[in-house]
Amino acid sequence: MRRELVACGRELQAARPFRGGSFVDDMLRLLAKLTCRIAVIGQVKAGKSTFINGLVRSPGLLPTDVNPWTTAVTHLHFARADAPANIAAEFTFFDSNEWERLARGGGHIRELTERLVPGFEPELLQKHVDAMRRRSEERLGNTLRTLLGKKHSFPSITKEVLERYVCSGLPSSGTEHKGIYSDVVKSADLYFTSNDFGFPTTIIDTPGTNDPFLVRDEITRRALESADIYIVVLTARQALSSADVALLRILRGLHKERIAVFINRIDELGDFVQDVPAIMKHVQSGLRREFPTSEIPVVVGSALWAEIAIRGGGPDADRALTPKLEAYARLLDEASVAPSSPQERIEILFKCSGLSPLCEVLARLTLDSHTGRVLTQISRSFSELARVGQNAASHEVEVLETEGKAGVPLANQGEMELRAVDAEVKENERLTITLQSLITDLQIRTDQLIDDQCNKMVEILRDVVQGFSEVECENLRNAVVEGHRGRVWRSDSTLLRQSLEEEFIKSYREAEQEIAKLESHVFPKLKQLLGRYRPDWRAIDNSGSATGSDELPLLSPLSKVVALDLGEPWWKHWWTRNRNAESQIVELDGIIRREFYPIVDELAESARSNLKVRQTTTLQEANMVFMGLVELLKEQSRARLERTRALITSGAASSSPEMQRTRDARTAELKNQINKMEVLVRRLESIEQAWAEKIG
Ligand SMILES: Nc1nc2c(ncn2[C@@H]2O[C@H](COP(=O)(O)OP(=O)(O)O)[C@@H](O)[C@H]2O)c(=O)[nH]1
Ligand SMILES: [Mg+2]
Repeated sequence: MRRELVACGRELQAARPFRGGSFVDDMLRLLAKLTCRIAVIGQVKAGKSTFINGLVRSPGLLPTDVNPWTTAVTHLHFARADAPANIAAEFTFFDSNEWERLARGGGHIRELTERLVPGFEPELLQKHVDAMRRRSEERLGNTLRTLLGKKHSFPSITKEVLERYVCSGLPSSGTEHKGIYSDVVKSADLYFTSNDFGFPTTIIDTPGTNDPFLVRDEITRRALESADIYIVVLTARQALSSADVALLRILRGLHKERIAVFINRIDELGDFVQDVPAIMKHVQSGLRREFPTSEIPVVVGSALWAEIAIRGGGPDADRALTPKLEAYARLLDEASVAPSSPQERIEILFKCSGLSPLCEVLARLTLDSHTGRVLTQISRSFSELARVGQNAASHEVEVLETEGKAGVPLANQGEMELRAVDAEVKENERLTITLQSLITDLQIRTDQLIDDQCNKMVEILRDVVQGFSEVECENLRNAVVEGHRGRVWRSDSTLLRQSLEEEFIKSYREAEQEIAKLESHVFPKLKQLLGRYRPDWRAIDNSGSATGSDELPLLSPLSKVVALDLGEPWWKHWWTRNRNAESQIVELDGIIRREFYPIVDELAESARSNLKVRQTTTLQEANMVFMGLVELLKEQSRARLERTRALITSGAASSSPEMQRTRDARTAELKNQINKMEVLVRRLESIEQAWAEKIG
């Protein structure tokens, strides 16, 4: 679909009326940059890396030997237009502060974790980080200092390189190279020029959750915020354990709704035909319980089978292809027959691996994600442009035909025509000015609206902070009255963060709606105006008002660690420093405001920038549609003027054979253009139709 869109865009670009139209260029650039980010998450050893190797058809690419110390998050980039030149693999090392930050934790995700993940122990995490740091110091000695905060890059991806940076390597085995840097690598970026995904895609491989080594857990959870789509890999034999449920709850806490579940390792089950449907049912009902409002697709399979099938069979395939597997294949597809050729055996294995249905699920989720919405928008804009082009050309053909018929040789016909063209040009100018002022006016008004809404947002959120502070000061007062000597009372900002998030999302959605309302007043006016000049153009449907519920702004400001989060030692210090109860209360209030007002401001800023992007897109589109029309009108007047001038200088009548030949040539050209646009419109319609069918 994306390829077809790009092709249509190129055709539009080449079509005469739009030459130099920067809008199509912009859209094509946007199409090239658009990347879908898919994170593969789940417990350690669920088979995430193996699954990715199958998904990208490269068995053995990502190391799958399990090492409790590897923490790197690996990004596999496919056909990214913004990939760095001559780099196929790039490894980024932690910097020294990051160890510390990791242990202290990013507020929002950390807070969700503490709330939702049973048994999360921050102190233990700190110990692990320390152990990790010590180990790296021992292994790398003085080189460690030169590595931290740096990157290493390579022009090609080799097994050796990957092993050195992201692979296990036993801590004290003599092997010099394997896994030597793996402790200190924060992220690995692998760039591939090939692309089977149809558009730029980044697959994110995470170390996994529920690891005895907590740092991996923490890193995995930190990688969660940045993806469009999540594939949660479960192990069939322990599908949807409490750790899996905790992970899903975190996703929900982050407002991530595009999730697919892959139940892996079904090859380990005793009886596929019986067990698979039962596990499927168990997982589906668990998901319905956890996510009652959304339908999360579930696919079952085996990354192992996928890998064997992709490698092309061999003894592994023979081992896997048991009568039970054949029975399972028949369960999936009644038409399935006992395989006779090696090729058929591979096909059966691949079918049972579940990779194909998972790809379909992914495709559907992509359409429904941010990426999909941008694609739909571009597709709609392109069809509009094509229709505008078509209308404009048809109109000009009509004019040419009338000119031909009206051709009585009148001496002053040229002069009359000149006056008519002149009037038309003046009218076009007036139209341009009116349209321009309407669009400018819309811009000014949305600017104002965004300002107002964001200011209002700051006020609302500050009120939330203030309300929290009042409650906490009261709690402090009570703690003092009760005598806090035994235990140190401290303020917990969890509830505050929750209400801030809630209010923030509410007022952001409201702002979106207000802007949409404003646009829905202005756009019909623009259309009406054009309709007055050219009745046949009234049919044009502009998509100016972007559909609501776009992606939310980043919630990461909420993740900031504030003084209140600093834990026991900080609070002890605070208590001993402040002896007077009243001054303590004043100070607590001061701290809460000082720490949270900037967070409120940051949230409002992130809302503002999101709304601004939205506004720019809408205005650009309006400009394209409406000003584009005016440009076409002007173009037509110019052509008419030229013909009139030719008429006057040649002294010939408009019905003269010579003039008729010029008109015929132009008509042929226009008709060709009309046909081209017609084809384009149909191509774009079929994209949209295929789309609608997929989304269902
Ligand atoms: N039997 C079986 N083993 C698998 C499957 N997928 C992965 N494994 C194995 O499980 C181990 C851990 O896999 P890996 O992909 O590294 O798991 P990760 O920690 O989730 O990335 C490896 O030895 C894999 O070969 C599967 O579908 N079936
Ligand atoms: Mg892995």
